[in-house]
Amino acid sequence: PVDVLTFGEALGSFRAPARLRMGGGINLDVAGAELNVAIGLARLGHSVRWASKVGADEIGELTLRTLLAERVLVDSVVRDPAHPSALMLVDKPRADQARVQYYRTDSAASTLAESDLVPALAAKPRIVHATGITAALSKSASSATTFALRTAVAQGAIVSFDVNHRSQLWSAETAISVIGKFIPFISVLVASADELPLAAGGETDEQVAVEQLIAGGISEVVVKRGADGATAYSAAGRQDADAFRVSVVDTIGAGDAFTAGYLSAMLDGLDIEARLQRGVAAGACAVGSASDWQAAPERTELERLLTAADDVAR
Ligand code: ADP
Ligand code: KDG
Repeated sequence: PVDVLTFGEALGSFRAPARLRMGGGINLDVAGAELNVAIGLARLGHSVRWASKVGADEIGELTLRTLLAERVLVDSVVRDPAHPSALMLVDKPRADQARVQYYRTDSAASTLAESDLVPALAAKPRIVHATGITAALSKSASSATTFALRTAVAQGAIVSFDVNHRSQLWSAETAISVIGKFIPFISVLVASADELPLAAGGETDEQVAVEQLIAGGISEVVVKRGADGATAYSAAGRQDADAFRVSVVDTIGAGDAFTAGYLSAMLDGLDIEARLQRGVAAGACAVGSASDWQAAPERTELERLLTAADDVAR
């Protein structure tokens, strides 16, 4: 049995070092929040399956090749000859500002439907991880998400869900209403502090939102706070973890690395404090690289960071 199933859209990511309009060199990578989590977990030694649809095109092949190299199971991914893989452009108007432009309308993954997730769910994953991005792609991807969460709960799996709000894909109002319907299925809810209201009917007071979510059946509400670390609320109350002090190259993907670390410690049977620790450690690794996932730590690297070994490996 596989430890984790996640599903969502992969994007070919084209990254320019400054303003894109200046032309010049572009770096090609693959991205996608769920794919980032899948790689993060695989690097830490867990068995992970990523389910999706990709275009029957070069970006689709790059996605599959990357995931195979990272030991993520892709046996249920469908190649769609009728719809392209999604793309995104990332550029940097300022050194510390990233700007994202999507080309994902009518993409292969936007046609994801319930039936595409049936084989992957049949393998009975211990954890099913989804994000708000998939629900925002299209009506069918949204129903596929509902189906996956409902099936996961019926099979006794733990559902983890990251709000991951993308305002270019849907409005806050729609996100609130759709995510509200997912809440009864979710055990571990992950959100940035500014996204938490979207999971709590628009409630902006963190304490009130958390009480509401826990009363709604969620066992762990995990709040990501960037350089300020992260917090987990549960029956045990509030626990905080500081972020590591590291140099930042790019923060995109840090949240996914954090989630992979958190879920990894959960799979290992560790307590909430250790889950947070592994999350902030993996997040710290991710911000050191421009890629969303390339700096995701392996176990030995994670232990090195957690035990504060010296900066030079000799
Ligand atoms: P998201 O990318 O989803 O917005 P965050 O920016 O909160 O998520 O990042 C997730 C985690 O990654 C944080 O909780 C923190 O542990 C780590 N992280 C993010 N930014 C930094 C930073 N500047 N320095 C150190 N760790 C960071
Ligand atoms: O969390 C990182 C993602 O934002 C990135 O990989 C691309 O999936 C993506 C999105 O929708 O922004």
